[in-house]
Amino acid sequence: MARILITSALPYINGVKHLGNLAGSMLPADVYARAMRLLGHDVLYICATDEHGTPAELAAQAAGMDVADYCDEMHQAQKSAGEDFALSYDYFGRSSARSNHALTQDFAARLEDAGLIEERVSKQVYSNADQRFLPDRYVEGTCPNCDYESARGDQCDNCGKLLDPIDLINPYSAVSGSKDVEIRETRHLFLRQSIMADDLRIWVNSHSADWPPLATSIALKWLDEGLRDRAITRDLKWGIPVLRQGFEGKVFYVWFDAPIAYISATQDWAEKTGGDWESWWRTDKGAGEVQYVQFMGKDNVAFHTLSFPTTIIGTNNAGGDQYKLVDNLKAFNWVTWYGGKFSTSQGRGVFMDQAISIAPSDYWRWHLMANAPEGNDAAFTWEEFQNSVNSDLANVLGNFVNRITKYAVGKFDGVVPDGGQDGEHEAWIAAELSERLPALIAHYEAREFRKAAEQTRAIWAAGNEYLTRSAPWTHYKTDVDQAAVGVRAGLNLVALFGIIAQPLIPDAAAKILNAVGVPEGNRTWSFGDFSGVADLLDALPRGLPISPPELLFTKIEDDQIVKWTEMFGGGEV
Ligand code: B3M
Ligand code: ZN
Repeated sequence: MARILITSALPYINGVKHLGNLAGSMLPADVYARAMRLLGHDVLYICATDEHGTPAELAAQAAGMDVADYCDEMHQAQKSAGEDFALSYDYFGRSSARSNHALTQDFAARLEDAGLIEERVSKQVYSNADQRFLPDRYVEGTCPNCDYESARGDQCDNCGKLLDPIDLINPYSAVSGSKDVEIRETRHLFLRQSIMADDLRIWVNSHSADWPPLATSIALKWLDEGLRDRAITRDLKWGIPVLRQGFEGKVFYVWFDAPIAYISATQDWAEKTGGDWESWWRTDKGAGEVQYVQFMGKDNVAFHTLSFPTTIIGTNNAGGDQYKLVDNLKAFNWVTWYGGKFSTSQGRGVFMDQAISIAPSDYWRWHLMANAPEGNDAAFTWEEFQNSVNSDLANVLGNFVNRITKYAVGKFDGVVPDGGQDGEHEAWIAAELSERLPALIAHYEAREFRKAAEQTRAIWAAGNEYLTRSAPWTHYKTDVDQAAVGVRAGLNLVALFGIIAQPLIPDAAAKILNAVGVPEGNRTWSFGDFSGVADLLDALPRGLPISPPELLFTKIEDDQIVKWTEMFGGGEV
């Protein structure tokens, strides 16, 4: 039994997330957590809302709310969206929690002790109308390179050049539109990542075999371009105060405190449950043996492979409490909307709260993981969603379960039948399972979600093939015992299919397992060494009452697709 710590990138507070966010971090982390629990590992899955920074302030302002109240409300909204999707967090915390204030301030102090913090004066755009310094992307103006008139301060969308906002011609505030802006000097703390570059490169290279190439390539690209020091403070009100003379009114940069919230949220979990957070995070307190796995979209990789590790290694270098670095990092490409971007403003794409109002969570979970954006970006289309639900869930799994349970009720008094001897068809399916089950587990252990879904489906499909071969309905009239063998094996396959379905479609899996009377405690993946796979065909007690499950899956009709396309957009993009 291993101890596995899992975190998924913290969803930003400014709104319920869309399906792309879900598919690239929270959902695969949940599926992995569920699979590892079923294998008997000790799993801790932590997530939280990421609540600081300018976008949070501006979203609150737009909603006419105090930012703390806004974050309270949005935290609840995201928490319940997660529950609706059956995300099995052990704890869903908040980066704004007191614990994160204390820990972030402690990390900053220790980074300073380790010589990794430097105070520097820089020039920044200040808006008199907004009475605030403007973060780079909230200054707009004319591009000095191509004369495009609404270039953003960090980058020109027209010519693509990376910009410094103080170089914009005719700058204005993107917050208020005011042209009453000026360049002011301001003081900030910088994290000296540059001096850690060699250590980081060695560490990243040491993971080239076990991280997806996407993750290592992003990290190495940044290192090859020359890692730059990063300002970790901001002139903002909302955030974690910087405890330092001359830094009154400044807070830490959101990307500095957000990953530290992985740890502080674990502290909050411990506080609430009586758990021992140190045994998960402190390598000097037993966390050395923990396997720490992070899940994230590709835009978050640089922060998790360079900045946060600098924070951890630097803090550890100061001596005292020693914290854990990530072991396995799973990075995803994008889920696109018909090949384009999800867009809130243009009403393109589906957000978690909308998704759950039109279809059950299992449907989304299955489709998004069967098409996980692992090797490449993956386009969401309504047609493929329909196809996943109708052909994989309804036809392959749903039909199998309904057919055999109804037949058992109709012809065998609704119990697992006795009688007969296993023969060639049972040997065939047992052989299939003894190949496929270990393969399925290996895919989960390797965090290959497309392959895990594909193998799950292949096992369900083998069940249908088995029923075609053993054909109990044909034998029933001439040889009831022969039919009993097929029904018994079929019902045991129903149980097995429910058991392996749990990580991906937990709600349907529970209905299936309830239907064939598998007790809660017997739903784990204790398949032993697979040599006894044939026993799986006779695991349910003979005579056990079973019943057809409540409705498992409803097929999605074409006119539904038309309606959803009208509501959410679709192929016209
Ligand atoms: N909140 C993801 C984003 O907003 C960011 C992840 C933080 S993980 C520590 O893009
Ligand atoms: Zn330009």
